[in-house]
Amino acid sequence: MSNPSIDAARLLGRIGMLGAIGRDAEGRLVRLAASDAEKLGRDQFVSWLEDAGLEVAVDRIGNVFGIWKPEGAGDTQPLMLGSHIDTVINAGIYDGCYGVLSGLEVIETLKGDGFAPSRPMVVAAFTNEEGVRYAPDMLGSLVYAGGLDVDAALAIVGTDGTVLGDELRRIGYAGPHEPGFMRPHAYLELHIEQGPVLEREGIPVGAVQNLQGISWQKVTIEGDANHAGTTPISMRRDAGYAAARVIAFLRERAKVSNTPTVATVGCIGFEPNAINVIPSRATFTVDLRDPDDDRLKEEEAALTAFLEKIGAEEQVDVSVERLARFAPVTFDHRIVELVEKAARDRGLVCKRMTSGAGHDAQMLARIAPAAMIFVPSVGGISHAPKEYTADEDLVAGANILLDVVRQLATKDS
Ligand code: HGY
Ligand code: MN
Ligand code: MN
Repeated sequence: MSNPSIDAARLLGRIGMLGAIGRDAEGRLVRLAASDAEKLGRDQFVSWLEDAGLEVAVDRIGNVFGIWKPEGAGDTQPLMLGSHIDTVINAGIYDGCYGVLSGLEVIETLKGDGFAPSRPMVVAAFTNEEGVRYAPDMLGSLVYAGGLDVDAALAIVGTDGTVLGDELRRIGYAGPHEPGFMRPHAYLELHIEQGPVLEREGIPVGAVQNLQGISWQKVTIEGDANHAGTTPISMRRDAGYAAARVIAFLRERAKVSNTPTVATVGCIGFEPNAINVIPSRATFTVDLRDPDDDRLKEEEAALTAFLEKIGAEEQVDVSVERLARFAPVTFDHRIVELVEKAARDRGLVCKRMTSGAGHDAQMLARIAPAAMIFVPSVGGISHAPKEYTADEDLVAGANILLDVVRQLATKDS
């Protein structure tokens, strides 16, 4: 019998339904961690888990798990699938959700086919993967993997002044389980690539062998508010201009380096933020990434040195807060090979690749063999409403996940 396949209509239908949950007044998808909008998404996911006959568990950091413990599977370590359902602001519908819903789809397909796995199987939706409302990102999986104390995480204050623990309680997802209560036998995450590589090379499947390092910092520059019309340039302590020099420095440095280093200033704010007042304060974030940790450290050091230079030249005061730093991660080569074999067996070309984005898999890799499967992103676009992956690629990726799971859930694997 040829390998069974997933129920494509059920998966694609759910991706569309979840993608409609959490739209704001302008129709943008904004399902920030532990928000009312995300609660609606969580509730929908839990309802699908219950419909599938899975046991639902929530841990103290709000990670949601659907657990299938069939007869004979015993209490051994589970095979865990998952990703996240929180989004960025004005997001696409695939980032994270595709992996969570494909994990559920694979379990439902195997369950429906009477497959008898040698171990329990779990699908997880981890809290605050995006890190837009609470830093750092991949927070729920970081705590689950023991990388951050759960009480310290629950005390994190968001960009809106709320406290994560309060919000999880408010939306009813402050669960009883201690994070890490199920140590996975292995973890597998299916995700859209969110970059241009697979589409550009016309390849439908990526076997992700590593994931680049990430450094997040918040920079605050203090100058003097003054009159935009009367203050000579030579007398200005212009926090806005100093910030602009830093942003230009980061881009120029990344552009001329013949390395994969990337730098992004995604958030910026001026005070008092008035057209005719020289900014007294500029606050902005810096996101640096590189697959090589030594190079990432060099970029961080170069930024520190430039901030000192700017402080002296522009007579401003500069302070920096570290928001997150995660070293590059290498995934489990055995699982990567299973992904490649599964693609071959389905007649699909597969490319080994590095993940430019952060994912929950990089945290689960701290406590279990982990790997990822990518499918192409049209135009390489993600974290934007134009994010799109063709149905054919979505279904192919989920079938590869199914095949690898069958391998990993079969005795002695
Ligand atoms: O920032 C990231 O790479 C991920 O989307 N949280
Ligand atoms: Mn994601
Ligand atoms: Mn994302």
